[in-house]
Amino acid sequence: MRSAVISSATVLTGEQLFAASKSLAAPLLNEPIVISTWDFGIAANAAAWEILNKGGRALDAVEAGVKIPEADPSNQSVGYGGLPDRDGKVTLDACIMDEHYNCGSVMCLEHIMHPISVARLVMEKTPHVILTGEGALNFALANGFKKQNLLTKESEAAWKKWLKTSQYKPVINTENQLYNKQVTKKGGAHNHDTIGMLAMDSAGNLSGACTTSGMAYKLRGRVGDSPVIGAGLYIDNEVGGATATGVGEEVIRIVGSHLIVELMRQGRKPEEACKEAVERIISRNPTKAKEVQVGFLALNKQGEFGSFCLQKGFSYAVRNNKEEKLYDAKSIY
Ligand code: SD4
Repeated sequence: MRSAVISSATVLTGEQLFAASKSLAAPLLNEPIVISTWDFGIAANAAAWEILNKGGRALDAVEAGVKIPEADPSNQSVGYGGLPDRDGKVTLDACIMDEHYNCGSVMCLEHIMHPISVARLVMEKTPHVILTGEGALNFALANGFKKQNLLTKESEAAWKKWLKTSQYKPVINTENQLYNKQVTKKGGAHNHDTIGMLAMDSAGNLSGACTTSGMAYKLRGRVGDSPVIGAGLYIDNEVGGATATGVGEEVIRIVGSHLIVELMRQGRKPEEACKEAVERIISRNPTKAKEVQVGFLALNKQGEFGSFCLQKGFSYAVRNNKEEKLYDAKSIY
């Protein structure tokens, strides 16, 4: 009997066995999923899902997904309609990373509606990873992007009001407050924000994108974590991906997204890894950690996802074959 099992296994070795094991693993490994930060992640995920659901590539899905909030003037924390810097200029940060460790980034880019697509072009058409400011703008224009005014009347009015006090003080969870204020006419004060998105496609490949107008009323030239590979976003196709939102300076200090991916490589589940990164921020500066928001989001190669943040109020959106849902992240405070 034993030898019969062995001999039938022997017959199945090689390509057949590989094919059989692949098809057995397929339903688990290759279930597409997309997750993204904040309430506006729901609409962004829907655009990404259209691609994933048809068997498309995760890279195409995350680019299409984050273009939704980039072009949405009701979102005052990303792209068009984003709140400006203290000089009244809308400056955008974005990065993208695929399953082959290719990555591209633009920092402090002005006048372009879709910085994520410029970041993708940097990745695909240049020998570089990062382009900044005027160079990034010239590169975009040379590649057919149109120069546009991104400062909406609403964001200009908010900036003029802010000028009266000119006090730079990031507001916790303003991303949802600003968005919901536009959408539901409720909500609160100004500040920052970002969409970070992670996806796995039906081939089991991971990609991610992160795009933002950064912290409102920042110093001219300031760049946050969002376009910094390893800080605002990191993808390792063997392990998983992570992305961040909140006060970028705190994320950069611990290279948050890369840290989370490495913790997952060591066996942590996505939520555990995100929690450990949040705790790292607290251990570095417990006083400051009480006053700012940072939220992390992670997805592993098995399609498991998780999140953790400093302050209550960070939400994230999930879309897969089973659900289209907004979750509240667990928090320390
Ligand atoms: C930044 N991390 O520029 C971005 C802002 C953000 O939620 O994510 N806000 O620092």
